[in-house]
Amino acid sequence: MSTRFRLAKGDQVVVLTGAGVSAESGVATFRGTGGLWEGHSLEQVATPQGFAADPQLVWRFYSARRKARRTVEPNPGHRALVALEQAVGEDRFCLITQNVDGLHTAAGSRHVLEMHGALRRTRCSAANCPLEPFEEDLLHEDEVPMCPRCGSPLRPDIVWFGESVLHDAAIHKALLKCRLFIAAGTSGTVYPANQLGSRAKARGAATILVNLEPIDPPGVDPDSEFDEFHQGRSGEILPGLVDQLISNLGPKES
Ligand code: BV8
Repeated sequence: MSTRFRLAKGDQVVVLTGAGVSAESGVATFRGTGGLWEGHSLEQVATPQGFAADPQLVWRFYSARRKARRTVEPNPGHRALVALEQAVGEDRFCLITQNVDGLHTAAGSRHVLEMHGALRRTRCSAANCPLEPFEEDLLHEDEVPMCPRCGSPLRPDIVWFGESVLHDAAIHKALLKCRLFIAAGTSGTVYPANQLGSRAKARGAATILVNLEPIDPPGVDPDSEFDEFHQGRSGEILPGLVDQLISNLGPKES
């Protein structure tokens, strides 16, 4: 499927990715069969209450994901978004991701907002502890790590349900002058990520969805937030879509 949209020099582009983009690298999604939530209730492993009730279970869940992350690499979908950022220019491109696996940065994307946190970062669970979040890829399968500053349990630096997402202000700024909004590999289940498309559209942006399954098929719902729906695997669709979008951009400004 080709896109009707053509980028022009100076256009601001915002991309939102979800687990379906990482699925192309072999990372389990959340809600599909064999998904991450299978066998775990969301409340048990992705809420502050779940962590308070059983921090070791939560550390086992995230340790398994840290271990799995070591065996995967970025895929053509990640690399297509790097090419799009390079063609548009870092100052006019913003990649907002719900994914915590760091694969966009590993692929070479520069302007990445990890709104749900980072798998390979740990922080103290105490609200007023001075310990800064720190990069860490250790597994904590048998013991809950404790904060060296205040003695509270350490936790993955992940945004759980009921917690505020990260980079709120930067996300708002990116959407202000957005001309093209692309959502890829997301079920549109989770708030506030699932509001970004309609917020971009309300500011006049063209909106494109790239996903294995329709989440809001255009043409069915007159208020559909997506002008175009490119159905299929993100690793197969994104490279061709990016090539089309930037085909008339010409050489990057020096
Ligand atoms: C907040 C943790 C305010 C990290 C995550 C009732 C109604 C509506 C909303 C709510 C409600 N009750 C509560 C809420 C708010 C809640 C929420 O949205 N709940 C949902 C479950 C209804 N949201 C929050 O709590 C957020 N915070 O609202 O703050 C606040 C503040 C203070 C006090 C009170 C309130 C926080 C949300 C962040 C939660 N953390 N992750 C981790 O463990 O990873 S969310 C989790 O879901 C992941 O981050 C994941 O990315 C995200 C979204 O899922 P998707 O990425 O879309 O993945 P999914 O598996 O669902 O879908 C994959 C899609 O890809 C599918 O459509 C599939 O078809 C497609 N696909 C698969 N393979 C491919 C593919 N596409 C292309 N190619 C492929 N190969």
